[in-house]
Amino acid sequence: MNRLFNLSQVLLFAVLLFSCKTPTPKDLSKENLIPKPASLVATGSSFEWTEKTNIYVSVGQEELKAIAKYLADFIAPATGFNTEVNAVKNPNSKKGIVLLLNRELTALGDEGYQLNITEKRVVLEAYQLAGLFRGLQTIRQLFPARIESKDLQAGPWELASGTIEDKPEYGYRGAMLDVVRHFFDVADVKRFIDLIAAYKMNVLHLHLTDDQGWRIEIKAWPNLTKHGGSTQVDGGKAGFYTQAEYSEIVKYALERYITVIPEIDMPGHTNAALASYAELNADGKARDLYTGTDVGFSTLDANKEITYKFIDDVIGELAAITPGEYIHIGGDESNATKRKDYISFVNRVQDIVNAHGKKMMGWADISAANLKDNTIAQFWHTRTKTALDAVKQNVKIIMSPAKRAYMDIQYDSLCHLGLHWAGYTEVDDAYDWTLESNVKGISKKDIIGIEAPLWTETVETIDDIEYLVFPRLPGYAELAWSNHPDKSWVEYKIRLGKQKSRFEHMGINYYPSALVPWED
Ligand code: TNX
Repeated sequence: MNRLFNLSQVLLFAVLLFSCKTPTPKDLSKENLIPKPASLVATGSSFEWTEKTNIYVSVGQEELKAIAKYLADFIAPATGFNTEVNAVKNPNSKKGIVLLLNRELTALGDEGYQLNITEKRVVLEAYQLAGLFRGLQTIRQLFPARIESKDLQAGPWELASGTIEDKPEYGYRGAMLDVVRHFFDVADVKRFIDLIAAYKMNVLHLHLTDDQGWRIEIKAWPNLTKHGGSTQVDGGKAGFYTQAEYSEIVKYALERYITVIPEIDMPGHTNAALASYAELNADGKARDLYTGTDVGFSTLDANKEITYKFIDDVIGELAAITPGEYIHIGGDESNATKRKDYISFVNRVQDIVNAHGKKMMGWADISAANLKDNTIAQFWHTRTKTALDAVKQNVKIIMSPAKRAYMDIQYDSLCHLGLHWAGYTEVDDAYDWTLESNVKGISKKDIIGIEAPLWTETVETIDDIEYLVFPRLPGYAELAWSNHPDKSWVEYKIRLGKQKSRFEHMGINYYPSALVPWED
């Protein structure tokens, strides 16, 4: 019996069918992007990413290969695709994904990008590498949510067509993790970095020292970590990062275009150091290790020379493993330090930080001292005078108002994690404010951005971290990235609700706030 078609005819037919497949109409303007892009035009069609899709960069722009590889690796688990990255002479003539650095696009700044999606190709262009990386996060959110899964998922993998031009309103968009009150290992910190990177944040502030522990190896003062790093809140076994581990965190962050800002909190919040070295105490007696959660009882001695030798060593070693411009010196809640001592102390520490080639950042309490105009003050509590005094000295402000931006503040009175000294911060309170109108007398020109801190007195695991951080963090990212005039909670909560299956595929333990219309 004759077969109607032989095998090669069947295959040819299948190939033709595949290549002639009409793209699914898709509306880019209906996609749920957080942060919302500056401008977007939908063209009603789509690009399908298949196992044949390659990523192209230009010959001569091989440095883009790492970013291309990040994208290829990101989509691999869910799609099963082994996407190739190729450098070619004329990538714009290729079908597929094209990444380009375009030195003419200066108006996009360091982090802006342009995305043009047609049926044939996805072209992502930026002025700088960081812009390409931020643009990838947009592509990521244009995929179906199951792209986030670590397990193989069914396609198709379509991206709505159109153009997006986008750049951040504020250059500083950060989150802080307190690794002192409870210690988190390198893997947890990397997970935290991945989560903030997904929403285009660019700073990770690590709170490395406090009364309850010292978490960064200082070779000249080894007892800081040996003794001072040995415990945490409630006395659990804690730990610290060796300088090599710390550098691994910094590198992992940099690969995501995130700067790590290390904080050594002083002169208060220093009990762990005071317990590790007797000579740092005014009375020459070492303190006991502390595992409680009170604040404001410890201080370095501002009048002893050894204090400044100690700080010079610590800042020197830290500066050597800090590629970023800033070192944070804390300066908050130094209730056990006399005001005149506090002022001379901060002035001297500022000089030490500068002498090691870094700029100083501190909680806005530092505005009591004589600040240089390249110092940055982080506003956190309701005493607005601290921020106003900083601005008077031409110092720029980072907005971290506890009532709005503290991720350790409980959502409501039933929340099983977190604190409520600043009230409760439901997801709408966290979003429904602006950086510019938060402190009377401080306007946009004085503000460089936002930071959302997570203090960890009550936070013990990465699941706990995620529960307090999500879903508030995407809102903070949007507050500083987006500047659309119609910004409102009513509009935002719909987009947030649609992140539900994305959070779930990302394995995020989020708080399912009743205020958000969650949608599968
Ligand atoms: C205040 S914010 C602190 C921290 C606490 C936090 C708890 C700031 C600069 N100091 O020491 O952990 O409140 O929310």
